[in-house]
Amino acid sequence: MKITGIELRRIAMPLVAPFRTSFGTETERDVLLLRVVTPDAEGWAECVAMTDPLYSPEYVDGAADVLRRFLIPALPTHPDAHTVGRALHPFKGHRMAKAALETAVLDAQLRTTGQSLAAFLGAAKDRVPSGVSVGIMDSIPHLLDTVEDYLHQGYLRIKLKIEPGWDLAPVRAVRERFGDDLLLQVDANAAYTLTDAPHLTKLDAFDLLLIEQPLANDDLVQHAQLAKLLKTPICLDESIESAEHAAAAITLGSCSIINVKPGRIGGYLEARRIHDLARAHGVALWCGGMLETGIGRAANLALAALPGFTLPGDTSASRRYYATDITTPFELRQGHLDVPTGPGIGIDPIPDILEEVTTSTEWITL
Ligand code: OSB
Ligand code: MG
Repeated sequence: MKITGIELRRIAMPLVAPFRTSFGTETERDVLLLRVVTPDAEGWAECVAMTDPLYSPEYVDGAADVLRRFLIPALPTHPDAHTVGRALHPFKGHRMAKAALETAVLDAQLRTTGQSLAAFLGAAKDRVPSGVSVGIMDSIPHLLDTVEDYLHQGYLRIKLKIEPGWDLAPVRAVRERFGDDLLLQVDANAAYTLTDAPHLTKLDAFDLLLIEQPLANDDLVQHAQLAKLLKTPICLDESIESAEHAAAAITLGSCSIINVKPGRIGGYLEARRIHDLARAHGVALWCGGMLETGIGRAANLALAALPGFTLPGDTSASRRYYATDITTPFELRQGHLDVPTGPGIGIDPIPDILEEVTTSTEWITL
């Protein structure tokens, strides 16, 4: 496949409500989109890097820089999704930037052949159950109102963001108000240390599905020690940046569940490797999110339809994030989102809306 050029486009997407985690508060998503142009098709991808390097070392200006200076110039003359990964391998890290480039090439390739990303990856279902990630709030009543509203909309699982000072009380309040049948889990975004273990064991009383990333990103050994002390299963997010990390975490007993975010691990091909590895080891998976627009969401839904994704993901409806998405919005139907069936990621940006939210574009001729 010959690529004639690649567009880097920045868009500003205001969130419907501020989203607070243990690492910061997001009010607007500054998104980098890639458009790969070939004689036969265009491929789209969304880079999940955030404005500041707080979730991981990557950030959106850095992703754009490494793409234009190193990754795009290293592309083979006639790339396909598999050769892209090999060409980018010498460059250390920058997995979110690499994922975006590989995904845009893969999308162009699949649109050329007419195959959907879901079919290419090996999807086993046509809709996926939706959970929702609920940020840290200013008060428990505000949290309970927010959770109630999401449950009325049909979300099948609730994830509460936690941090020291906002953990036992919100979890207890949500459990008491909505009952024992509610599928409930928490995400600490690396806010604790192993010395907090006695405190974290108090979460065991609330029958949570999992606790996500309680300790620091590179604390695989300490997560394994914590896992021995907690009844609540440990799920890793930030710690898993590749299939090798997943293998290490499984071997060490650092987690029994993995939150797979294709951006964090370098793309959908690596996500499929983790899928196959985890499945062979009986480690459960679910698809996480990075507050994506419809472009990133479409591709994540294809992945979430693989058979090893046995828990509801953070793949929520478009309106949970944005009043106006750049694609046809994804809507919740009986707590599920449909997996796109069209060629490639199966959805396109709506040109007028895309123009309205664009803050800059850059064209790189190949
Ligand atoms: O840790 O899963 C996370 C959003 C941005 C960065 C990190 C995380 C999240 C979420 C929201 O929890 C997931 C989503 O709904 O897209
Ligand atoms: Mg997380």
